Amino acid sequence: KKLSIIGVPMDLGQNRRGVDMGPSAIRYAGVVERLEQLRLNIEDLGDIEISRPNPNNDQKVDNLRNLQEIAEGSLRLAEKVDEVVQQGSFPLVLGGDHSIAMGTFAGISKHYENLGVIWYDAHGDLNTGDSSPSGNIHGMPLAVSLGIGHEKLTNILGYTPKIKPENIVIVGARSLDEGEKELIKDKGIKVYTMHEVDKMGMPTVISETMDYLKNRTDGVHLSLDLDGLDPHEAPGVGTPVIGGLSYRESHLAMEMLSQSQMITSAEFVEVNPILDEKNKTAGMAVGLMGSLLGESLK
Ligand code: DIR
Ligand code: MN
Ligand code: MN
Ligand code: MN
Repeated sequence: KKLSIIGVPMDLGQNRRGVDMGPSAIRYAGVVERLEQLRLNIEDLGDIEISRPNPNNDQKVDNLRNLQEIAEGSLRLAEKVDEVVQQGSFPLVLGGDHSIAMGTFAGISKHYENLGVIWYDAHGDLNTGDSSPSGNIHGMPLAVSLGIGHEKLTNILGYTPKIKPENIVIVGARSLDEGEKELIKDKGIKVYTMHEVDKMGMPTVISETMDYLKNRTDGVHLSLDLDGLDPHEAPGVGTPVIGGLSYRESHLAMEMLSQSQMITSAEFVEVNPILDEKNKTAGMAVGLMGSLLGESLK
């Protein structure tokens, strides 16, 4: 099986510098070497080019910070991902902030009738320019993929929407803005907040998620924001929220998803080595990728 790694040094979707070094940090933590153990045919396609905003411009359009640069970078990512999927290779995208999910979705979803997504995150990323408290586009990619948001973002690769609300499962949520809660209700999006994870346990959450997605989707993308994990364990993220998922339950979730053979693409985002401790968050990302892609002790 072939797997293609694509780095996206994007930090324009939020306020903390350093997340653009995420792909380097994850490579430094040994992602290629780790996955090569799994008898996968790995190619590292390097990084997508991300332009810097003009410092003399006020870049906020409709409460969307760095809209133009993010739209351009997303298109370049989408074209690369599209190519990879066309070749029958598994795209593994390394962020970069979560705004890159818009480009990843655009490249993948055209190859599926009913792409599913598991959104593993402390946040819903369901804001629009109107509902966003921050104007940060990394808080918007899931809404954009539903076709809700600025046309420059919803229309990447010339089609919209990328995903249907009933094909989404959010896992690990514990910080949702008012507009996001409304959208979740309106669209009937399936969400396992930390409350459900704590009550039911991760095995049940993942089994239910797989059952839910199995019959309605023809591919499932895993979009894993490292801030879904608890910041005591994974401190290298820009918007930490206490009370998160442990490495152990995340590891188990990845193993269960691996065994299901349902996952057809993945991205790991928001690793910020400047905020990290000895690159441990990138190390965790690599551990989770290993499990997702088939590591096992038996
Ligand atoms: C917040 C934070 N909901 C926002 N979002 C983050 O700015 O829209 N997403 N950090 O991962
Ligand atoms: Mn996110
Ligand atoms: Mn998040
Ligand atoms: Mn593992």
